[in-house]
Amino acid sequence: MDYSINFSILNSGYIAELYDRFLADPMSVEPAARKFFKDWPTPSEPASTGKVHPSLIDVDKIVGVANLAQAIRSFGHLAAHIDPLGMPPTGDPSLEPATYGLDEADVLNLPASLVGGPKSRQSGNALEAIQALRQVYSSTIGFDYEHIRLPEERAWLREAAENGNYRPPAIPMDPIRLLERLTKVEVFEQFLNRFFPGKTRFSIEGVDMLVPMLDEIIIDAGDADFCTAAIGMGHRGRLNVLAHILSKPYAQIMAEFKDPGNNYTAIHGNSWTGDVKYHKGASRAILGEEEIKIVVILPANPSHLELINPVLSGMARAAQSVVDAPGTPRVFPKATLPIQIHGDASFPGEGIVAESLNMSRLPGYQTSGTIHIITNNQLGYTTPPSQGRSTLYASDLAKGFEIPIIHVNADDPQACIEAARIAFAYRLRFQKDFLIDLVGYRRYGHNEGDEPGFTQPVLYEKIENHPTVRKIWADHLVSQIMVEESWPDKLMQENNQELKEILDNLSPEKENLIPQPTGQIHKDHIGSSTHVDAGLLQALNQSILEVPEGFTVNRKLERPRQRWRNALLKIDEPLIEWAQAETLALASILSDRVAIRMTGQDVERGTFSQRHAVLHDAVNGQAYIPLQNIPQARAAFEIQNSPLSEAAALGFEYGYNIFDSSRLVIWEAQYGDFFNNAQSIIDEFIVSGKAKWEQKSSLVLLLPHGYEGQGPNHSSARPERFLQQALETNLRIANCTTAAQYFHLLRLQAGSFKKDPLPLVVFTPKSLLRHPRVASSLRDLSEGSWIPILDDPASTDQKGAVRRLVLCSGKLAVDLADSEARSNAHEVAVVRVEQLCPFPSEEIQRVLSQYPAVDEVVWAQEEPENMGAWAYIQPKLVNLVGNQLPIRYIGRSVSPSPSEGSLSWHQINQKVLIDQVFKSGLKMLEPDHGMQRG
Ligand SMILES: Cc1ncc(C[n+]2csc(CCOP(=O)(O)OP(=O)(O)O)c2C)c(N)n1
Repeated sequence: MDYSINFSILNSGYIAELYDRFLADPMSVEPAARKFFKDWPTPSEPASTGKVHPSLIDVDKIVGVANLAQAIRSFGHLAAHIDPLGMPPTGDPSLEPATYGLDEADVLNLPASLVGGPKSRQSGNALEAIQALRQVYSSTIGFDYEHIRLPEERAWLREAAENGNYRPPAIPMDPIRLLERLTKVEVFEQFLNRFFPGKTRFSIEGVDMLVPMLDEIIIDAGDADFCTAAIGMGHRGRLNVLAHILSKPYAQIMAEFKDPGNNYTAIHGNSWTGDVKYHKGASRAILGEEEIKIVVILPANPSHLELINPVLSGMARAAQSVVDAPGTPRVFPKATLPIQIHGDASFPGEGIVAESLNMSRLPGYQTSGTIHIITNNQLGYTTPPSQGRSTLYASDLAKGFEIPIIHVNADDPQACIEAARIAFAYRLRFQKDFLIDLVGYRRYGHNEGDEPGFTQPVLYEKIENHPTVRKIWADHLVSQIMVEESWPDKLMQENNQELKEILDNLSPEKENLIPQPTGQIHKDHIGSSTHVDAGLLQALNQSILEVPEGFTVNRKLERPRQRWRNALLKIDEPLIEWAQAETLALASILSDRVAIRMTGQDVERGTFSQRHAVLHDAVNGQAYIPLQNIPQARAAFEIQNSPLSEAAALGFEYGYNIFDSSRLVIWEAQYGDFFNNAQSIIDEFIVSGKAKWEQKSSLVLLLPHGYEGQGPNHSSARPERFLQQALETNLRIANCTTAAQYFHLLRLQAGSFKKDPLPLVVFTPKSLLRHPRVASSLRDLSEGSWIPILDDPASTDQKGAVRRLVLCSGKLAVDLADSEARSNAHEVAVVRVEQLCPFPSEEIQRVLSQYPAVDEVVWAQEEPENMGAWAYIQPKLVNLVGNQLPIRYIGRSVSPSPSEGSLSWHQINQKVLIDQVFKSGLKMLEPDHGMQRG
């Protein structure tokens, strides 16, 4: 047993036992305990006699003081004065001496050493030490770190709180500079309020300290040799952060308020919309004495609160990943410091926050720690915390991820700066997330046209009479005789004057002239060579099938691996299946010096057990990643099973990709339809990011799709969702049907990064992964290229006989080719639209022109009529041939759900669909036709 004093398990029995040991043999207890007992009165009789031990009368008090000290450390935040508006803290009985049977005199008469920690060393008795501890834990800062599991971190946090030695050598805060900064923050908002009354700006007022805190963190990061700091934030205070942290010129912001309209044409094109001022991003290099100290980045984001979180993390991860050499990417954590600013209503309310926090320590996702700041204005629009969350604090969600938390009163600048310093120091020391709950208020309504008195009349009366933090700090400096009484006002006037001069001299037409992107796309890479020399493909194939000596491949994988081995032996045999074509494409892309990152749920193996990009030694479980080890590779390869998330997982990849769109970043959905959990990421970033912010992405989405009787889910990756928003300037969409087409598509994407990065959505097969009709030959890969429209091979010799030209896409084309009816239907040609967007009009024209006798064009699809590609294709077909030929739809009729819930019902309908393509007059079976579900 260790006879040292453990303050965290103090109880009277334990102390008594320790004291008895001390009396029997002082050397049998540890030095701290010896010192502790040395001043105790010696009992007249040994405790072992069983009589009342005289010192035990004090033991309860001693234990009480020790437990009180412990409670203050754990729960002192409950009594901290963190609300600038003076709402009394909730408190907790464990923080009251009476709970331990103590009064002030008891505590006064006990030694300070009972309290432990740095404060006890500076105190004459336990009372002084307890008071000092309350100053630390229950003043304007609430340290909330009891949930941290690792003792080393807890000890560090305790030391940081109580000793302040978290930042050696401590650089004292500059109080004058702080006043200057707070003056800038306040004057800017008030100026905008005065000259642009009622215009939405989502004022920072009430959490003004955010700007000096960011100053502190960014400068600390620069001092610690971080290359960049990347800030993710919503609307609140964003203009102020843009002006004062990103140095966006005041003139430009004012010009945006004026919004002169010189930059726009009446009917805008289809490629550029721009965005409102409080969604825009910026970057800035902060100069040191001789060189750039640090670069600060604030990416653009949509109104959707918290959606930027995973995007920012992805950007940070990309910045930290060095990918120019083969193998796994090398991670350089000091490349960037991620900082995320949250709202107090959105942090607990929006699920993407939890999804994103869950990534913070995952391999492939972690960014060595994000500093989070909740700008807690104690309201969400009109909703008070009592209606907005089920937790005491806005920050409580972070506890589950073991993120230390500081609650700090936004009216105490010193405390705020201390919080910022501790946050950064912790991040530096442990490379983990830290959260600051900056508790303030909101001076105006949700936006500046909003009347807060409708819903919070009492609160807003209080706020109206509440001094600004600048004023509080200015008064403090005056009272400390640090500045002259008149100086704060003079500073205000100077700042106002500066802004007024800018406004007076503003020519908004000029300042607002951000060149408007043309949105032009470069089509010249389409049709560019994507084939790979057959010899190189064979060599790559051999490399991807190699394993290190002594590595035991799972027995069940031997057969498919043998298939892959044989598939490239003969040039014309179509034996290369989908996943092999994918692996060969990736291997060849790596050999072209393009780095690859691939993620998604279970991608390492592949949902359909098709990929096996990571092999696990059957004996010892050790992982081996062939694509990281092929000798032909010239860039890094990374593949990661993602956490079970779509929104944050996809947002992360988007962020990773926009940081450097010349890396091939692939995200695969488990089944295609699950992407709709990430619909907001798709709408707000992937589809429209380029039009709003000129943010170029080359992200690839693989969405397993196809009707196989699995029910309303797992059948459709809902192509309609993408097609509805697809233009040739924002998306490429493919639903291809052969392994070779997929091979060329991936290579085309990797080859188009420089000229024309665009996101690519691919509807990928499930059961067709190993289907012989989908397999391709070595010649297909080594000589072919991406073909947007695949003509019907069955009609090659009989084009003149064809009366019905059926266009379709994806698995249905294979089902049609497989159908028994195919061989006798000479009047029908089935043409595959492999590329849905950009819509290949010319190619369709060309194919059509080869069928002189066609008297109808049909679009056939598996999806119900209100889904799939029909609504997208129909007007395009009308445009192409509408004045010459009738255009007809064959497929399931409209439905609220993508497919039937029964396999046999699916089979019946699928058969009818195929029959309709080749015959005529059949109708789909629906429940209201009296059809029984199978
Ligand atoms: C995803 C999403 N839902 C709803 C809104 C509309 N909205 C804008 S601000 C706001 C309140 C946000 O409160 P909080 O998170 O506390 O941030 P604050 O504006 O108070 O700083 C709401 C609901 C939004 N912007 N995003």
